[in-house]
Amino acid sequence: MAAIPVCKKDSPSEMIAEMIAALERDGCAIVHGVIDQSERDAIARELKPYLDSADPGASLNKIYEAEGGPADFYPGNTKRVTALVAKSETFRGFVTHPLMIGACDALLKPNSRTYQVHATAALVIGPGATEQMLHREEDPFQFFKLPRPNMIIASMWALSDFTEANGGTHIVPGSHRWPKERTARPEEIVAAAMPAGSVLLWMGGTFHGAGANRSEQWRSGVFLSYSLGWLRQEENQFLDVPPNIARTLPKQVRDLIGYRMHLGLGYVDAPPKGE
Ligand SMILES: O=C(O)CCC(=O)C(=O)O
Repeated sequence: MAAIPVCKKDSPSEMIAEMIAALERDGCAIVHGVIDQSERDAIARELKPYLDSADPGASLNKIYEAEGGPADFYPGNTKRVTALVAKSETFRGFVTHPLMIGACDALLKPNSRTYQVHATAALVIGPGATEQMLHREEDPFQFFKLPRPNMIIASMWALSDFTEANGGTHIVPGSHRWPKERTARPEEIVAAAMPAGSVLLWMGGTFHGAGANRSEQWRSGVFLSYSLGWLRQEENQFLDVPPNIARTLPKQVRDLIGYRMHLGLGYVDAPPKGE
């Protein structure tokens, strides 16, 4: 039966090694206990004004389609807030978290001198939301024929409990190695069930999508992905985190959102100077 591996090793280095092995083998992994209650409270407080004003209705799909995304991508009662590096100080700590740096160093670094934040979003799914279509983070790069080098690592940080009933992210373990035409059978799709504070990671080639929310509660998570330094970022960090904000950020965060060059790509006349 298909399952998402849960990493259980106690020491941080052994646990990161276990997670990397699971990502390579199964294209997905869950790690429990990554963010504590105070960090979850802090990010919820920082994002509250944006989530309070986000429209969970059809307008989200219109915005997404206008951005070049597929039609009806968010199937009802879903709030999406992006530009999280600019909007949440707590989220900046997620960007440089040793778990993510460990995964990116092992799985992206062999294919690029640098890696970068690819996209960020709070994704909050309400009662009645239906199942999202399965998709792959690598879909925009489909002109690059299979097999490809690892290009993207994605993650979902659980701010509330994730369950099969409340819209826990659907994952198809092993699908990162499938040929282009292979689709998922129902029994191959697994809902990520994990307590608040956990992180689900998956590879750019892994099929996934939000589950349907058949519960009475909202499911709350933040999405964070990384890509090779020579790819176009999914979220335009230079517009979402403009130079006046970027220069106030720690250098590691500023570098990771793309304010640095990859072998001469991305030069500018006047780079933002910061700490
Ligand atoms: O909300 C989720 O669990 C996954 C969402 C997702 O994959 C997306 O919006 O692209």
